[in-house]
Amino acid sequence: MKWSKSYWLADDEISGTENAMTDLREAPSPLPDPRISIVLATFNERENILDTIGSIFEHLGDQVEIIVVDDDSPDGTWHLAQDLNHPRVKVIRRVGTRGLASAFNRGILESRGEIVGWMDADMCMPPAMLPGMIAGLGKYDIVVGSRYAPDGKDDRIFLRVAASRLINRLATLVLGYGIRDYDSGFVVLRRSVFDKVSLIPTGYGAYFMEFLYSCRRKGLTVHEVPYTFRDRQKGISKSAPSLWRFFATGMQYVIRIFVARLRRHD
Ligand SMILES: Nc1nc2c(ncn2[C@@H]2O[C@H](COP(=O)(O)OP(=O)(O)OP(=O)(O)O)[C@@H](O)[C@H]2O)c(=O)[nH]1
Ligand SMILES: [Mg+2]
Repeated sequence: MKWSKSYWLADDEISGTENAMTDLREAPSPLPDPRISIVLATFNERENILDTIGSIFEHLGDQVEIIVVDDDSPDGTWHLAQDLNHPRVKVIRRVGTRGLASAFNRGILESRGEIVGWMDADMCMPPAMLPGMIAGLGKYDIVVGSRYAPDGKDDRIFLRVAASRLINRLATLVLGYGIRDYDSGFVVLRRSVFDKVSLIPTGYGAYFMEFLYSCRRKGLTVHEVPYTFRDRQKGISKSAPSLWRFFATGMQYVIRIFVARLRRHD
């Protein structure tokens, strides 16, 4: 089948998409070496991907490259991003494999910026935070967007916030004090961090707790910047589409906390 823009955008399902695409197409040509790389992992995010990309460009201008790592989304997310044909948007479509941690890892491997960051592509994490977070890299090795630092906020339903806080409490006890949002997944760091620490690319969001733990064990500095996590407005959650999936994901986090503690990080 030959994919075409009209195939995916046959109806008005995606508000503002045409405008976003027009604006993005008019963006300036690429810098040979982007200063910043932002990696987005996507699976069925067609309602959010263009807004996310547009907002990142809006806040980081022409210093940034965006790497979209999509696991062959049935809704054609990868195709929407590819169809932008934007010189500073790289789309990696992985076929026959799934995984959040491995998707971010792949994007990091493909990135070129001196500063590397990653985040969800569902508009829950505001790209407007990125310039401030990047400014923090003047002082810290790693800057994390934090829902639970003072002045941060988690806008999701009570059950999800309570579960997330519980997991963070456990992570604090097992992995150490000083980080309030261990499973944030919204981060920027200096590329040199990867000289000391590798992301272990297994599992869903729990990889992030182990990554931070490993960074701190290597003496790297982690700073949290508070932000408001806005609950998903469009699309379907992959971590908690059902109560069963929600608990299964939660158990993965609990197990990973202990695995992280017991694993050798040298
Ligand atoms: N490449 C890839 N991306 C994924 C996969 N699962 C989820 N994602 C993306 O990872 C990000 C986080 O997934 P979400 O579904 O938002 O999970 P969540 O943040 O725990 O839950 P909600 O925000 O409540 O929906 C989103 O950008 C997803 O599209 C996957 O298997 N592969
Ligand atoms: Mg999300």
